Formats: sequence, C-alpha cells, structure tokens
Amino acid sequence: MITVHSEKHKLRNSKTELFGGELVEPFERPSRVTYIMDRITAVDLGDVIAPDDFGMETILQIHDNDFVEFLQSAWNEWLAMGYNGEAMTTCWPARRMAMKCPNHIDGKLGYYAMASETSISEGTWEAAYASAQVALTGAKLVMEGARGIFALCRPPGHHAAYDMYGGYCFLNNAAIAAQSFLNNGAKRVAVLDVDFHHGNGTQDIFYTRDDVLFISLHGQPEDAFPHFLGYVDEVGEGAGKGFNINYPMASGTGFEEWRAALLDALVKVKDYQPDALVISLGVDTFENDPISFFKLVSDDFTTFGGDIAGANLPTLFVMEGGYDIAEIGLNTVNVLQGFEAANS
Ligand code: SP5
Ligand code: ZN
Repeated sequence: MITVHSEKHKLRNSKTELFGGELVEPFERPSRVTYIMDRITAVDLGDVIAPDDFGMETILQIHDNDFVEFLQSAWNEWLAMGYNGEAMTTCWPARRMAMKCPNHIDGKLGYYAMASETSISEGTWEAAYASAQVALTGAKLVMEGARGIFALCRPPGHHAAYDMYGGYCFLNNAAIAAQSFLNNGAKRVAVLDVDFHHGNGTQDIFYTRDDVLFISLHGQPEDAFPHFLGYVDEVGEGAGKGFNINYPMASGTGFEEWRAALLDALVKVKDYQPDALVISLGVDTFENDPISFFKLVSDDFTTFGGDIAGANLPTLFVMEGGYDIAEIGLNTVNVLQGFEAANS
C-alpha cells in the first residue's frame, strides 16, 4: 500500500496541552508520525510519496472562509498581544450569549474553539494545510484506481467542524477527502470513523447531506471527549436524515463488542453503495491508550483491517488519533496489513 506523507507535519509542534488542570506536553506530538513511518519501513508496506498541492478550493467547500482566515492569522494576532504562552481560549459563547465573532484574538479563539486543550502554536496552519493536501493526494490516488491508500495525516482532523477547531484538529482531512471524491465524479461517499473519539466535526459537516454517509464508533459521550455529540439519536437532518449513524460504547469495551458494531456499520456502508470509502483511522481504541477506555489489542487491528477490506470498496485511510506512541506504528500498520492481506 502506498503511504502519502509530508515532512511539514513537524511544523505542528505545540508545547502545551491543557490536561487535568496542568499544561503538559501534548499527546498529539510529532513523534507519532516517526513511529508510524518506522513501522512502515520495517515491514516494507510500500512506497512513501509526498503530497501534491491542490490549493484551497476543496478546503473552502468544507470550512467557513472566516474560520480558515482565523486559522491562518491566529498565531500572529496572539504574538501581537505580547503573551508568553501558546494561543488557547479562556472564554466561549456559552448558552444565551451572542454568537458573533469578536475582533480581539481572545474572543476569536473562544468563538472558533470547540475545546480548550488544543493550543495554536507557530506553524500550526502550515502543518494543517499540508495535512489536508496529504488527504487530497490520497483521494486522487484512489480515484486513479488504487484499492487502498494510506494518507498519513498529521495534525488529525475529525474534531474540526465547519467553523471549529479543537481536539487536536484544525482542518477536517477526512471530510476534505470525501468532498474531493464527490468533486471528481463520485455520487456517494461513506466515511467510517473508527477513532476512539466521536467524529463530531465530520458529523457536523455532512449532517444535512445525503451524498456522504457518516458512521462513527466511539466512547459514549456521557464519559468520553468530545462529550457534547455522538449519541445514537443523532441521525441527520433534512436531506441528511438517515445518513448519520453513531455507535457509542461504554468504558471497557473489548474487541468482540466493538467488532460487532464495526460489522453492523460495514453492512450499512455496503447498503449505501458508495463509490469510495474513507476510514477515519484512529488507533486510540488500543488497550494502553493514555486518554481512552476501549480494550483492543494489537492483533485486533489486523483483524478489523481485514473486515474493512471485506466491504470491497476503493478505500482511503486517513490518520486520526492514537497516543500510545510506542505501539502506534504497530497498531496502525496492522490495520493496513490486515486490509492488504484480505485483498490479495
Ligand atoms: C484526534 C483525537 O483523537 N483527538 C482527541 C482529543 C482529546 N482531547 C481531550 C482529552 C481529554 C481526555 N481525558 C481523559 C482522561 C483519562 N483519564
Ligand atoms: Zn481520538
């Protein structure tokens, strides 16, 4: 399998994440990609290629223009204030407050943030842009006939909504890839999100649309980030009704139960008859993940890669989360190898 990878991910190297009331080194850090690349090389998964540059067009079909401009200017606006730390929000438009974007960077951060753990740092925009180009390049290779492609996106994307960043995400790479399939002739695209966390951003972006089926398997919102979306009764709206499906699961969920949800989801994917399948691939479902509560073991990732291959669809894997850094390479590449073995 070909991997698309950009060195520019390293430009996203924030020093601070708000966790447990402290500023800690972010879980979402550059070495995640180093470990994945090391494993790709070690098992000789296939060629690794740099992305093309497709510009802003598809990004602006998915995201609000003012939001994208905010991402581009936020770091400099923050620096201009003379602050010493990285840019993070301390306020929000909470219930019954005005939904108007303020002028001051402190207000803008609150307006566009869906969570405050994620600092905006120097180079964040450049890395997020490159990550979206990795996804777009992967989509192009699938459209040209590849059965499976790995878009090694970093920073991740599935928490980024039409006009919100957070959860370590800035641009929604999976949504941008799905839109790119549609722009180039696909009639329908399915996005299946297997990251531990609910893909609130992807759900938000496609909630009223019937040309993208969104399905997410995740820790139940009562107990897991992003906490405010991901319930079973969120089924889509208007034309999108019936095209959003959530599988929230409890703390301690192991592979048997998780796989039953996956197989159910894959039946719904097949019934939809999409022209392409995008997998939002997070491996934070792993038993030793430091911020999650599912109990998958490394061999389970191989098994479910094979299950995904069983859908027999042109498939783009888009990297999302996974924070047990020592095992992230093994678990991620196991999915891709499981997919390839089932296809051969
Ligand atoms: C892409 C992705 O996986 N983003 C995840 C962002 C999660 N950020 C908030 C984490 C809060 C975790 N609290 C867990 C407590 C564990 N004891
Ligand atoms: Zn996650």
